[in-house]
Amino acid sequence: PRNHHQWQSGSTPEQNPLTSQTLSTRKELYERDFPLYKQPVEVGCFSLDAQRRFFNDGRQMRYYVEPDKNPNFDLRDGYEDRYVKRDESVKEKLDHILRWILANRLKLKSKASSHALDFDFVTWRGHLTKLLTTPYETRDGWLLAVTKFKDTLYISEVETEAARRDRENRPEWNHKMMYWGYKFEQYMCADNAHGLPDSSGVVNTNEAFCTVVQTRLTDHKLLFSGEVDCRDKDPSVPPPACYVELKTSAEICTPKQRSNFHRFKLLKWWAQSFLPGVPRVVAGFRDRDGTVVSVDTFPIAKVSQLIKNEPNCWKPTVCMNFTCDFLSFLKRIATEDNPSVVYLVSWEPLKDVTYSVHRDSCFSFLPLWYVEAMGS
Ligand code: 0WD
Ligand code: CA
Repeated sequence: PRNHHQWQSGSTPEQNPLTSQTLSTRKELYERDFPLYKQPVEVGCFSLDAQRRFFNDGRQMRYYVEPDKNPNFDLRDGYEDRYVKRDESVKEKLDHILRWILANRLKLKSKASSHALDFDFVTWRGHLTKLLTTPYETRDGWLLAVTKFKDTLYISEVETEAARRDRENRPEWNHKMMYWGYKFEQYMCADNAHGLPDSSGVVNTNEAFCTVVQTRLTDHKLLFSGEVDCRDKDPSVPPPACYVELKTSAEICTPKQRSNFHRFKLLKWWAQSFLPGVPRVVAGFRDRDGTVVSVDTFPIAKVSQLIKNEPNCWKPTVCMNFTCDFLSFLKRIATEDNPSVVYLVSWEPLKDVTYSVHRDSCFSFLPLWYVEAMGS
């Protein structure tokens, strides 16, 4: 059988992956054939404006502008005087996605003879990225709140204590480097297909354009949304194939730096863009003072070739098989269909995935306006 090796680790019933109340994240358990992952289809999009207000349209879409090979972008420019930062202490949970679902209910196929959604899972792309990379993560754990409502499992991240401490104690240099990524976007994007970037403007991280895609991972029907940086100007390329993910990274000067880039950074970049079917990442490589000295394109389909000569490297199949088994695990444990029940699923590096159940607690995240509109 395809997953015979899952049985190697244990002979006790507790370690049977089909009945266990925990889930192992050991990468050796997930080295099997690549699972079916259907080509993601965009079913809609939404925008968040400068005040973080939701709009059921693509008004915040930006257009990719091909840069110079050696551009000299100063990423530090504007940090002190032209930066409006989103308030990260405000937890939005799945609210924007739920708002989009309510606004688009009629065009989303419903299950026959019910008002339920025809999806097993609804979540953010970013949460799925964390799952894909879990078998290789050695530093940061995660906490996911899961609620079953009308036969759909909603997955919403809860900030861990460690992540909150890190956020609240982030040093000044770290704030600056986070700004650099957004400033790079401003140098690379125009507001319309015929325009040019305006690096004299304000960087406002409240603004976002998000795609909503549907796809299937083996027998798991997924609906998720992810923020997209920009699209190709050519209107004949349909989404999500037209989208471009922008990244900045430290300049690569030594073989050791190249190897680390392949083993750690490309894993995150691949996972994030592969999920929604975004075909390329455009990376700005910066020197130590925050000047972009070169720009390179990484086609997501070619990442596996780039990493294949790297010893001890990550494997796409392990990421996808772990995520698939994790979603099966959620279906098995989250059985009570109730909008105020949360299955709190947690993971720390070197440990197994575990969970606890909470009723009407501070972890409940489906808002009343959503539950009522969906008809409880
Ligand atoms: O409530 C939460 N725990 C989260 C909410 C966690 C993550 C995201 N969000 C929401 C926000 O509304 C945001 O607009 O998700 C949106 C982005 O979702 P995503 O695409 O699923 O997230 P991810 O793939 O992790 O990040 C994509 C981009 C990032 O770009 P880079 O190149 O750095 O990966 O979204 C931005 C960031 O620019 N971003 C965020 N923006 C606002 N709030 C957040 C965040 N928490 N995380 C990443
Ligand atoms: Ca980006």
